[in-house]
Amino acid sequence: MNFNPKMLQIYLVGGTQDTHHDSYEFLAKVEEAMQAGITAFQYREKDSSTMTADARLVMARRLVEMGNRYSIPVLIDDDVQMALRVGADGVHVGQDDEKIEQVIKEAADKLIIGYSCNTAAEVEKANQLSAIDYLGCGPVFETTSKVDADPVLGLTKLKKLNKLSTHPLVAIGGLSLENIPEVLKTGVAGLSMISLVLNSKNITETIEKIKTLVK
Ligand code: 3NM
Repeated sequence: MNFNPKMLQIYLVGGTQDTHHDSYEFLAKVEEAMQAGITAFQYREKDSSTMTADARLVMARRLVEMGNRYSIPVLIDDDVQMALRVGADGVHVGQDDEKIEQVIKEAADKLIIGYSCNTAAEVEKANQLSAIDYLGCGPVFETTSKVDADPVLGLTKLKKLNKLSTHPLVAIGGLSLENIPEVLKTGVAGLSMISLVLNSKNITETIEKIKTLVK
């Protein structure tokens, strides 16, 4: 699937660590979210996960197959080789992950490339790299979903980074139904979240509410 900034509008991120290491619950929740209308999904299985490399590969294949059924792009966090192997639509890399130049070499023209940035210097560097499709910026607010999260950005810094960036930007970290309207006012292209959706008692209803805010 070719990149389109609209894909960033409701961008769900998650791995089995976000559903108490229960693979069935994880797949069921992602499927409900896809049915309800998320616009992209990123498979992010963290080191805290108990899954073997083979199990991650099987999970990634299932998610790509699910994404194909719902015509929703599936990206893989921090693993270009896995993304290429399972036929994913893209890869997302952080500042500490594989070096961005190396990722571009391996993935340009094959995968959508997302890159985490949370300082002006990082955004300026990303502006020089035209193979990057979008930037992920956060955490905008406090989050409990990422153990090694950078300091909280807040809305003022987010707005500045968005203005500075030549790439479309997706906001991540601590997003809630209450703060999404303020986040959208910064002009970002999209919203990315884990717990707002995966911890929701009613995923379909939550996504319906996000959709009305994004419109
Ligand atoms: N990346 P929640 S914050 C995966 O700042 C991730 O780059 C972040 O989870 C960053 O929506 C984060 O539950 C966790 O706050 C987002």
